[in-house]
Amino acid sequence: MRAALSLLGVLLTVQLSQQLPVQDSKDYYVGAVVEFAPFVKLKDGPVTVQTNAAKYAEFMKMAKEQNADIIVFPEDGLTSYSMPGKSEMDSWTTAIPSPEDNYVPCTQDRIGVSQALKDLSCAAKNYSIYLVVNIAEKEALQNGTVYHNTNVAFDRHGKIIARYRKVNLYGEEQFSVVDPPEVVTFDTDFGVTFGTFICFDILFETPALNLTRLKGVTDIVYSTAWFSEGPFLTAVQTQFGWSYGENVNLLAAGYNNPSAGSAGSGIYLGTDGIANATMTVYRESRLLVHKVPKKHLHNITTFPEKDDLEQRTDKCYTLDFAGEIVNNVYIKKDNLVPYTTALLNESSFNQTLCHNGFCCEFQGSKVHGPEMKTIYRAVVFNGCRRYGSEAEGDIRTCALTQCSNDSVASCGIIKQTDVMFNDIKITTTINNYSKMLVMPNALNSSLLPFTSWSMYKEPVKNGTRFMVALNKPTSDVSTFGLYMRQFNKFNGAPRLFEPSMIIVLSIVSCLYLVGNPL
Ligand SMILES: *[C@@H]1O[C@H](CO)[C@@H](O)[C@H](O)[C@H]1NC(C)=O
Ligand SMILES: *[C@@H]1O[C@H](CO)[C@@H](O)[C@H](O)[C@H]1NC(C)=O
Ligand SMILES: *[C@@H]1O[C@H](CO)[C@@H](O)[C@H](O)[C@H]1NC(C)=O
Ligand SMILES: *[C@@H]1O[C@H](CO)[C@@H](O)[C@H](O)[C@H]1NC(C)=O
Ligand SMILES: *[C@@H]1O[C@H](CO)[C@@H](O)[C@H](O)[C@H]1NC(C)=O
Ligand SMILES: *[C@@H]1O[C@H](CO)[C@@H](O)[C@H](O)[C@H]1NC(C)=O
Ligand SMILES: *[C@@H]1O[C@H](CO)[C@@H](O)[C@H](O)[C@H]1NC(C)=O
Ligand SMILES: *[C@@H]1O[C@H](CO)[C@@H](O)[C@H](O)[C@H]1NC(C)=O
Ligand SMILES: *[C@@H]1O[C@H](CO)[C@@H](O)[C@H](O)[C@H]1NC(C)=O
Ligand SMILES: CC(=O)N[C@H]1CO[C@H](CO)[C@@H](O)[C@@H]1O
Repeated sequence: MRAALSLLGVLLTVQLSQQLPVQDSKDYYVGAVVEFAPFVKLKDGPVTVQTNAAKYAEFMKMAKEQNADIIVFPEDGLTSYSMPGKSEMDSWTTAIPSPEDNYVPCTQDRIGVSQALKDLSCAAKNYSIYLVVNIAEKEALQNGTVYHNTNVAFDRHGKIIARYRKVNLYGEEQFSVVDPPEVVTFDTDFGVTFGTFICFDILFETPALNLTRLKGVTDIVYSTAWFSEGPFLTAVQTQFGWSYGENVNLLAAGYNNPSAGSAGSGIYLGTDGIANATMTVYRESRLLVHKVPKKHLHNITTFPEKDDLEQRTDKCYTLDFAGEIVNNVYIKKDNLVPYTTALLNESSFNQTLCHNGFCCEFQGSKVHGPEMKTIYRAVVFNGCRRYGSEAEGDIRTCALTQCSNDSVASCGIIKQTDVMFNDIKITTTINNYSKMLVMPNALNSSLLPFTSWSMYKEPVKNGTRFMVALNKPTSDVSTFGLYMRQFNKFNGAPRLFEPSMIIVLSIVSCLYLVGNPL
């Protein structure tokens, strides 16, 4: 604990389920998110989308009864992720007029606007609630039609006030991106400006960090159909880590289909902790409603100039292991074999590990229960990984993780343990924080982030120093550390598509699963 005292940085503390220090609506609004298990009628877009839209209206009614100001539904919640290929997408999609058109689908006719979009607009109007849905959009261009994976926001009158087309698609062959990418916000009558993005976008710079760092947005509405990956990227773990790392409120609505790996929604308050989160292990829809304290406008930062970019020299690693079922949820498994690691087999540990010039210090102590079975390793990585067959990204990781035996290949599992950590401190320094997303990363065997820790951040001579540390002895630690994405690297040459990658089971998120049985 002595080292902690020497870090006179910003102290960020997690509070879970504590009474929020807010009294009236000048200080908070009421947010609602729906974890949603969609209905699907294969080959019938209109019935699928309208049936789900009718279910959305029921949740809107319940949310309104709890005074919600805004409600958010997940990615693919209307269509399900069992959409057809591009050539058959027409009946699954809708035209979405631009917010500049001041268009109210409920009351105004427009060519190409689907019945579902009208119904949703009418429901927003009827319940006088801000509504954010994700819907498959068709855009008529001069030379044909393209489809987008789109979030739409309606105001309390049912008017379209925002339209955001997903930038970081994840193997969704029927959808196109727009160039340049969009960075979308909308204002509300309760004085909060929201940014919005979708699923895999959470791991990228554009548009997520444009919103939080360049625009100073304090509240994000997020739709997702995540496929959890252990030990660092299960759904609620990632959502909370991002909300905390950027210190913004995050209303995250997740698609529910646990056996395929999709579950996890929540209302997160940045460094003030988790208002409520769910990682339902059964296939079911669920509504979360909570007061959200308004955050003060963030300072706007600037990103460094382009010449800070570095060429990527290393090869991106792939995920080579089959997933596992944890609490009924299918969890993909990261590949920690390329990491620098050390077995934490003694009762106390104090060591520094480095990978590609990136170093982290691990200090702590633990007590084993009678079973003495759980094995932990400290792991450090600085380099590139693949996300499924489509995407790659640079990461830096310092963490402590569980293993099932002495081999590194067995690490990254998530299971209950009888080990109690008295303390853990993990520290690192990075330069170019402006080109990094730094997320605290905590997970227990309920697939939820435990919250008995603090994160410290302070500027130092050559960069920014980060530390995560337990506040009190904690049992049931599956993962604890820092997970970072780095955005200043580029590939020298265009990446060659490797057909063999298609079959690799390394999907982290947001993948459109063709014909996935629901
Ligand atoms: C409108 O809201 C009322 C309750 O406020 C509800 O009874 C009714 O079913 C809603 N109508 C529609 C079309 O959603
Ligand atoms: C139309 O042209 C644009 C720009 O060249 C292209 O991006 C788009 O894919 C084309 N649309 C179709 C449907 O081919
Ligand atoms: C988002 O931020 C990046 C990094 O500074 C910048 O290159 C890009 O132009 C921004 N995008 C938009 C749409 O503002
Ligand atoms: C979280 O949401 C669930 C489901 O609506 C509810 O039962 C529970 O009381 C909520 N917890 C908190 C802390 O608000
Ligand atoms: C924001 O900037 C102001 C002026 O530069 C500074 O005093 C303040 O501490 C900053 N706030 C945060 C949260 O960084
Ligand atoms: C821990 O592992 C190291 C290296 O494998 C070994 O030398 C040491 O004896 C082990 N300690 C215990 C307590 O098992
Ligand atoms: C370690 O565990 C992995 C699976 O978790 C297994 O494949 C491997 O055979 C085990 N190795 C040893 C030495 O027991
Ligand atoms: C920053 O400086 C410290 C002390 O000189 C050194 O240990 C550390 O490796 C440096 N970190 C970076 C990222 O350069
Ligand atoms: C995991 O952490 C959550 C707090 O986010 C807590 O409610 C839950 O009981 C913990 N689960 C276990 C098995 O410790
Ligand atoms: C803002 C910042 O720290 N920028 C640094 C990023 O890294 C390059 C080279 O690694 C430095 O030259 C910059 O000063």
